Amino acid sequence: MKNLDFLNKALSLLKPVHEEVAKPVSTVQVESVDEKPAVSPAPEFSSMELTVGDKVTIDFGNHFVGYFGMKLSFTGSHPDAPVLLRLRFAENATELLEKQEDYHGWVCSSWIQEEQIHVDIVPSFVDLPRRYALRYAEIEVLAISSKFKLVIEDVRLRAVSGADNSKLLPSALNEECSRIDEIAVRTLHNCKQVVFEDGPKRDRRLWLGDLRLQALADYYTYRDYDMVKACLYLFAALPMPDGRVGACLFLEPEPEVDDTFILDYSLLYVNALLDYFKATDDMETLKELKDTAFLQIDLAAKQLDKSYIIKDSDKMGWAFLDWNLALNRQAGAQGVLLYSLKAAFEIAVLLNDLDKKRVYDQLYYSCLNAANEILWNEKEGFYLSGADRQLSWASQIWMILGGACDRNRARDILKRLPDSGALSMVTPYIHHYYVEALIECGERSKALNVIREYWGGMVKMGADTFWELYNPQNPYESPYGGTIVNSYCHAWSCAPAYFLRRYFTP
Ligand code: RAM
Repeated sequence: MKNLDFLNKALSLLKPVHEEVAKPVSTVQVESVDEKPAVSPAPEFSSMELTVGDKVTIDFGNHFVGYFGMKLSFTGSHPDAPVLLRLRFAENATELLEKQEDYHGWVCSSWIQEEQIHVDIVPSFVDLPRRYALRYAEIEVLAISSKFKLVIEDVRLRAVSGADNSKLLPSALNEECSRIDEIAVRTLHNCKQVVFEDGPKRDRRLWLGDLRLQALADYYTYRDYDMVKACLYLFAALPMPDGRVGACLFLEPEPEVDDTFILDYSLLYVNALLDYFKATDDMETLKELKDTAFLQIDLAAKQLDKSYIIKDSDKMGWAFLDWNLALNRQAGAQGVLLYSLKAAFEIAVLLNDLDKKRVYDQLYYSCLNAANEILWNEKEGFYLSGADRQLSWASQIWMILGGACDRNRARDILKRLPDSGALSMVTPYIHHYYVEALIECGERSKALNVIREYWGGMVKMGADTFWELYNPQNPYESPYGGTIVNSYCHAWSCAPAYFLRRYFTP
């Protein structure tokens, strides 16, 4: 049932986005995925006279989110027919080398940022109504009368973001880390719109798992507590029919919960609420939203079997953890339950709720003992997941974060993991929790190395913002059946801004 008080509270906290005008810095030629786009030796676009088949790729010099507009004029006779243009917008130059027709994946191809438009009147100013996420814009003439040539006199982007640049806290990091931080902040900046979106290209929605990580980064950068608060109230205001918080929300045309449920995301609501309280001391919000948080634990507990292990499922997306499609999620989900139970216990302590304290304490130890009795494999020295006893990075990371083992065992597990043949991680999302696990068990310098190598790997590949997916072994991986729908500015990738500023500032 909708909670209208919560909904109104949330909506009253949301603010309009900030705008700035971005201008192109050059034209480029994109020829190969392995090379950076070459700055074109061609003349400035405003002096080009375009006819059928001509194409111009404009570079804005950085990643932006916004509304594209261009001023068109002509040379030759008065235009006697409309101009048909194809416009393509790309966050990453590789998107321009991929074709919409070649994509047959399971995520809708309508996310591909490509339009065909007729321009009936030239000269004119053409403003595209849709919002894009881009660094590059490609304009191609598909049809034009032979009596005139098209001139693109000017191009501009009305760039939007919910982040207030004047509020950004400075960082004091060395050069290498400061570059990684800058890109992470840009990622956060561009994913922040009216609410925290997962990615401004796709899905442009408020996802709970992404929100938690964005909020953490935001506490150390823009400190926009109202936006986090609004998002927490939105999830509480719009639960699924049984009280579970949905995995994501739509804002338009009216705020509404999606029909997707992800167990670990719902549990992370508890942690997101506790993080928010720790950042703000806002006791009123903690008190108002605690029931939503506690309910997520109580409902998840119903998914435990008799021995206190989360029941496995083969339904895709029942738990997320990472985008590795081969991942068995049982052990990881158990770890997330432990992790959120610790947070629920802390909330109960803060609120002096003795009943919840006792219940969650007991539940925590029952789940923890079960994990060590059933999922721990003494011979292998790892936690194994599912009927096939799968060994994965995600399972170890979440068990460690859930506190299933002591520091020494945790360190030992993390030390042996790289040579264990464990199923790998593919997203910055799970890498965030990997870094957190390393910090938890006192391995700070290893944590810093992960940031330098993993996020630094994207920097080396020319990232302006951090990506939804990055597997160094296979940089062009996609769980969607094609990289053209991958998002290259993705909320859950902004971790370095949080970790570097919180733990690694001298
Ligand atoms: C992807 C989204 C989002 C994530 C979900 C689980 O489709 O982009 O970031 O939270 O998956």
